[in-house]
Amino acid sequence: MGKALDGVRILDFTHVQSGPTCTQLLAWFGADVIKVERAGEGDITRGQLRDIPDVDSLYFTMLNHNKRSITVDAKNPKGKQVLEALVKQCDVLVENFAPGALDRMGFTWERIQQLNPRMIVASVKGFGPGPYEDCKVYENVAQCAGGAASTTGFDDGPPLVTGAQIGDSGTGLHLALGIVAALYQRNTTGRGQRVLAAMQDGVLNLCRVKLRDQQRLARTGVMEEYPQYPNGTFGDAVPRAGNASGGGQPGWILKCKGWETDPNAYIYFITQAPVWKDICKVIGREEWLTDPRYATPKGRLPHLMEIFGEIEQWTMTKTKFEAMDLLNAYDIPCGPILSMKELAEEPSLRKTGTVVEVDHPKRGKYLTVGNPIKLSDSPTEVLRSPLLGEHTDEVLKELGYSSEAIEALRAERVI
Ligand code: CAO
Repeated sequence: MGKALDGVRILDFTHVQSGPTCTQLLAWFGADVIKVERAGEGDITRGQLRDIPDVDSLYFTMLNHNKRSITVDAKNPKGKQVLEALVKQCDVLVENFAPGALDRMGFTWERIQQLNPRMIVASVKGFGPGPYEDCKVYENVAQCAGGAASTTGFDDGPPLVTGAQIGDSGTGLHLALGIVAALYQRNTTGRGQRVLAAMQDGVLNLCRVKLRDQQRLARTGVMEEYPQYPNGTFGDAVPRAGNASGGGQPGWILKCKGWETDPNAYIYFITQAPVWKDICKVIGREEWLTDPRYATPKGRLPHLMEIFGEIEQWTMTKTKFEAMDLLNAYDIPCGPILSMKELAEEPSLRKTGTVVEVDHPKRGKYLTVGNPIKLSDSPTEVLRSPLLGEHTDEVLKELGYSSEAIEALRAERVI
């Protein structure tokens, strides 16, 4: 069966996590992704967080599946010739260098347009135009500058970053959507365009509901769904909400059986209004149904912590999986806190291809997260990441270089 992006060629100048997340997705949808790296070193993540000496790290392998790797010195005039030939043949150039680095290589937007007016140039940067546009940015900087850290954690603690890589992988996802949209628009305009996904913007987009709350707070001075209500105080900015959903359906993380020794023996419990009757029944507090302090969603808001405390007395008598089964029988929304170990071992995720075992010639078998986006007519087959420069000769031959010319470039350390 064909793939959604069959025939699309990507010149991939990405490194570390944000850009590679984007080009890996495009590769999974069928694009031919040619990753350009520096000879000898390659993407810095190949050598970072290594668990096996001299073998590409999991950091690299898990972000670069289904790509081809070529090594080219982009600052050497002959290397530039190779890259110019690729610019002419590819549809999209993706990069996440520090601001200005692509220009310094000689690949300005103007130059790229001269070479190929249909070329889409897609970039991840830390910030969009403004005071910080020249800054280098990593994941946690974006989480802090995009509003996530100020709204994560508990009221009496410092700002917190989250384990979900919303700055890097989140922005890579945003960029991939921008690229696909630009490819679609090119069908009618015949022209390429620039696509920019700034990490601060991407994180803020994912924190959209917190900007909603900022405006609610400014208008009313209080947010009844937040744990600060009714006994705490609100300042002039959205506070950290602990484990509250902050949305229309109050929720909290509750202990389950075994919590004393298992750090993940917890469940997220949502007191969704339509199933309130069932919640009272399941936990054995049917008297709440007629008590005006508990009977209505509005009435419950000032007592949420007390209510969750009571529900926790019930969840502590069940494992998180027992609680999940019992609650789901009544459509009560809840979710076990699953560890990475549990997710790695979960058979249903293996079955859907969300967790995949991949074989690598140097490291052997390892687990990765497959394509989380499933297209019924474009199935994803996860292929191992390329070794450094594994496809240099192959790609140069496709560009018309002879074996002798390739050897000469190698002797001059251009590739
Ligand atoms: N041949 C020759 N030179 C190459 C090359 C190649 N094939 N590939 C890269 N280089 C050069 C670049 O041209 C650049 O040189 P100059 O600084 O002289 O112009 C140099 O390598 C370093 O690039 P860099 O500044 O992007 O890399 P860094 O490690 O110093 O910074 C990072 C890394 C991530 C902080 C920076 O790239 C950045 O801010 N990127 C944008 C935001 C981003 O994506 N952050 C997410 C990072 S985690 O996913």
